[in-house]
Amino acid sequence: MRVVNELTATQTPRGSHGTFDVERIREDFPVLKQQVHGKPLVYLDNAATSQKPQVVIDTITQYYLTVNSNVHRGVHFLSEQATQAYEGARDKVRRFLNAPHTREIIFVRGSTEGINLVAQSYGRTFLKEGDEIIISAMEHHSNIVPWQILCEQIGARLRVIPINDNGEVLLDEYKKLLGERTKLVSVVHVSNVLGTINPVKPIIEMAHSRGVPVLLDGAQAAPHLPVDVQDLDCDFYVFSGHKLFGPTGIGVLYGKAHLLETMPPYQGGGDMIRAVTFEKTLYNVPPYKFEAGTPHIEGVIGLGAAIDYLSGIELERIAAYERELLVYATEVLSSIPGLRMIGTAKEKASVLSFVLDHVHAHDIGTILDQEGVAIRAGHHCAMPLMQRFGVPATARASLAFYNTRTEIGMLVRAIYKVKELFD
Ligand code: 7TS
Repeated sequence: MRVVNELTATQTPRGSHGTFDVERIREDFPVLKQQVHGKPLVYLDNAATSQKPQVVIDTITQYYLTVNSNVHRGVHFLSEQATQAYEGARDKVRRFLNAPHTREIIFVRGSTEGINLVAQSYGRTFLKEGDEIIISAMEHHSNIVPWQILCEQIGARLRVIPINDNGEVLLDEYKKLLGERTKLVSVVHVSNVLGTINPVKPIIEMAHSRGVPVLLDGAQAAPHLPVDVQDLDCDFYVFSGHKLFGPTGIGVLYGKAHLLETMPPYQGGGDMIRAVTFEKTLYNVPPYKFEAGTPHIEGVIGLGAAIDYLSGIELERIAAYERELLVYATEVLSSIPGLRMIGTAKEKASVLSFVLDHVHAHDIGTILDQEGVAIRAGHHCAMPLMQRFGVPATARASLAFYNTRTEIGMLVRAIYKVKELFD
């Protein structure tokens, strides 16, 4: 697409050469320049959703200003341009995940829809009564409830890999759970509450040695780590655009081609068909078989721009910067008297969950907000994990590559303010 492609091609992201220049990177994110409650905004709720660089916002605007039209249908100029941009973004996602084929990249609403698609299409077709699905104790509700729905529908059973007090999965226990009845494993790549980076390669190898496919929930991994689905050898991978500095309402399901080909459609409608009569419908091939109806065109194109932007900075450099920031933040937070970190795994990314003696997490969140510091407080859509740690809720600061040490200092100062009020 003319204008949109020109825009993403010409706006070289900041910090793409030499040292990681976080101040220059911050200039790309207009929302960060704001004040809230008269204080500079310190945005530390990136696990919920991340902010968007100007180039993503401009790409979406340019799409509507210049080529808006439906994809895969029109013979006219604008429709061809929109289709080109839409399919071009699919190839950007393919490269981002190092997937072998674009037909393995399905656009969905987000991680949640990607998991539901696999549960209902793959699960309902290939699993039966008495079969077992393995998840872990640190899953987001999005990787629990779709499987419970499936279990109720077909009479299958959910098994849960336990974790230790640091928030690490117990691989020995996982090994014991893997058995004749196991038909699917679905685990989170990076935990949204604990920040744990799971040992997904051994998890996948152990499942594959029994011929069991594995889905990885990459909602919190894709924005922070380079992901290579061929190297991981996962069968399905999901992530959400809005956590990856792209628009809301768009996400990706990667699936191995040979699996997608055997799976029935998730939804019926336009675009997913080859031919329809009242007697019978012939379905389209993947990925279109799984993309019924007019897709989120602007979302896909915006996601493509976000991926271009990230590629310009390089995920390896982002991961290294964030690692260093996480180590620093962990050190300073842990030194606050009465503060307990929840999630102390050896391998962690970008998430700091904590509780404070005598203070409810929601009160921490509210007082921090008054100081301009945005965090999330609550169960983080992981209620079974809260039960595992014996807490009703945690306060959670979650980092992105535009966060700074200064901001961590402001977080710490704000926490001391909470302590003053409650001690
Ligand atoms: N999986 C994980 C690990 C997540 O963290 C989330 C969202 C989802 C799945 C669902 O993603 P969605 O884009 O489909 O909604 N996690 C959070 C969070 O931690 N705070 O708000 C949303």
